Amino acid sequence: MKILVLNGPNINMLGIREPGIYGKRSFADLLALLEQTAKEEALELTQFQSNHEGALVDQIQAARGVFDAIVINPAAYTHTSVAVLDALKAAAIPAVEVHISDVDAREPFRQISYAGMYCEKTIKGHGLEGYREAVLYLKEKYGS
Ligand code: CA2
Repeated sequence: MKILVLNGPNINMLGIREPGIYGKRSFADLLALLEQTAKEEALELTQFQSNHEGALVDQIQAARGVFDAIVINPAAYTHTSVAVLDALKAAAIPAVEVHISDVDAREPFRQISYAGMYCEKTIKGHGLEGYREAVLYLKEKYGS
């Protein structure tokens, strides 16, 4: 099973600031967690992070026919990007949305998710472990 893990703007800054909200673990820790999950679960996980909306849209479009599922944390684009939502709809691949923080307990503007209107599940507030949970959910549901 091939899963694409997409991360939006500033996720590469994890661990550098705002540990009270996002925890102390770094982006490198997230990559290591994904690598370990891929090994343990015998899955092919490809990670892509970008600070650019169009680059994320390009990756989602290119995933069609290549990946079996998508795990996406669109970061700030969660709350603004109809383009990411439309790309997910166009690619039509099963997708789970992940948020490191509990967006529902934060500012009202973080409680709107465009990507979430496509994703079949949202995991929020579980820190980096949320990514593993998303991968395991997709494996259980769509893995052979
Ligand atoms: O909780 C999440 O995973 C978010 O998607 C993270 C985004 C935020 O805009 C969303 O509302 C919720 C932010 C990504 C990381 O931003 C940082 C900001 C300062 C220092 C380190 C990372």
